[in-house]
Amino acid sequence: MAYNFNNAIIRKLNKSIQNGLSSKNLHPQYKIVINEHSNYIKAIKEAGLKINLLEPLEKYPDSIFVEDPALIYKSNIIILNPFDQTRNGEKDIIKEEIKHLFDNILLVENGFVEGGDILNLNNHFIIGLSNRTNKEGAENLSNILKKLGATVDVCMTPDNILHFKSECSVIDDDVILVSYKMAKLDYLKSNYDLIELPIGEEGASNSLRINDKLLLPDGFIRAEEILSKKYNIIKVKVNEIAKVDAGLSCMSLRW
Ligand code: CIR
Repeated sequence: MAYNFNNAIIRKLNKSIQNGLSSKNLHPQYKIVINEHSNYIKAIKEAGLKINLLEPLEKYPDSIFVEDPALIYKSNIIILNPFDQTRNGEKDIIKEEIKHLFDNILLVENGFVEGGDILNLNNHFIIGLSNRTNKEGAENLSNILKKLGATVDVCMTPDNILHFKSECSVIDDDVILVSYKMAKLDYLKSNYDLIELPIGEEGASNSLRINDKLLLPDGFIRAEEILSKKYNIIKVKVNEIAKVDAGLSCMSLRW
């Protein structure tokens, strides 16, 4: 299943996170982020995962977002190609750090693609084209995934959304939690059951289903009401770290 995991990779927090890329031009306070990040780690442990902790990278302000430079599929690690020049070098470092955990390393060599734009449902992947992922990168990654036995569709990310997954997440088999903007995508509407969150609760749409738990960003009352009927929720506060456009999925790689 798309949410059954045993292991996670998380990078320790760097002070330079204060200078991470921010679509809102905000700077999170390091001291507050320390708490949020450590609570995130606790929540991942509570969901039952064994954590592989990577060392912090001060040179790369956004390097705790380990989901963006790498993708795990079966026992393969695929090293992606982050678009932003301040992040691109993360891929070479993470490759060396985690290659021993997987049987095979593959590389996206042409175009740009970031993990935040890749939604995985079992053996199917949706790659969202965005300001960070272009056609060439999506095509290169599709070819790699197809050779490994997956199916792939490429879809547009709506305007003003950083990554495809910034506003959606897989929460059950063929069930995707979506913001109102993502709910308008014909591709998603015609292929999946969508749970649509109301305007103002976009931040909750990047939730993280892990085994029998659903990690939900704290502070979204409607989302909690809707989802707590069916899911075993762990609330995780990410208000400060959200200033650099973080969601829950981006701070770990899971397999
Ligand atoms: C960035 O702009 O790259 C970071 N500040 C946030 C990355 C979030 N990544 C993700 O949602 N997969």
